[in-house]
Amino acid sequence: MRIIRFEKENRKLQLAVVTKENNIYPLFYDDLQEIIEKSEKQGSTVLSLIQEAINESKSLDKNLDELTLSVPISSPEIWAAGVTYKKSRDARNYESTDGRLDATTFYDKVYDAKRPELFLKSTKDRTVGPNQEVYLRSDSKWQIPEPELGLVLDNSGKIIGYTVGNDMSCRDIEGENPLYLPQAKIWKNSCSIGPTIRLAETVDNPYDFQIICRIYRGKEKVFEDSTTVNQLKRRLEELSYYLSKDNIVFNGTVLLTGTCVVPSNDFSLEDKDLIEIEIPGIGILSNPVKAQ
Ligand code: DO4
Ligand code: MG
Repeated sequence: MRIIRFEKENRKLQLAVVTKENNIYPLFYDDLQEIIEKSEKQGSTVLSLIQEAINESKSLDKNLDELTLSVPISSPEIWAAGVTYKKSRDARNYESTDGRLDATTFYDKVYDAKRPELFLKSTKDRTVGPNQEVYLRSDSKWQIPEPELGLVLDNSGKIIGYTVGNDMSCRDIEGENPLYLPQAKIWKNSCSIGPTIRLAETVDNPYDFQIICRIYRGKEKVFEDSTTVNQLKRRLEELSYYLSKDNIVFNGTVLLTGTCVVPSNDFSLEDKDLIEIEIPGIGILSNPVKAQ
């Protein structure tokens, strides 16, 4: 079961659930956070509340591709984990040593350490949803999408759902100095999530999720690669545990879990490219790229 938000004729957003059979039921809740809060108060599960709400709803006479989908959740904060896959560790070593392929740096240390790397990636106003533009930074010449599995958390750090995320990154700024990380990661429209949130209670094994990334330039596909979450060095709960420790976590916080798909070292995104990130079972997050 997947949660979406779509634009109604009056341009207001409608929360809805997409069933396994692809039937779409509008829900009377405003957003997923409201359902999470109610489930906490009542001691019931999010899935049971949604099932109850479906019984009071009527399915739409439309397919998912006929709807204008919006970002599925307005997360107050989006956090991200880094260097959680070998491929990311090697890419970070490369960019921080002027392109040495065999370099060892502090990134090896964080890959092996007990404590994961976690950083604040985005806020609600900097985050876009399906089909909206992601922006390039005007002072970077080496920019890539980072296709990542996103965890949707409640305020105790429990995983409520899974979404697709794009942690847009500037490899030159990140490689120049690790203290520049916030600038390499955070700017206007530098984060995208969606198109749906798959409820965790309906997923057997999240480590089986496949992540596929395709980049188009005009009609040409200039990049495609894929991975599976079972390549992740850490457990997903380990990441949410460290994020929640002695912290405030808002209901609906998204935690991106790191990238394992990295375009070749000579690749940089360009104005008008189209990025597609697909996680089968969740959906395809598609975003055009725009230079600022
Ligand atoms: O250490 C920098 C961030 C790395 C990152 O975003 C990732 O591994 O996905
Ligand atoms: Mg990342």
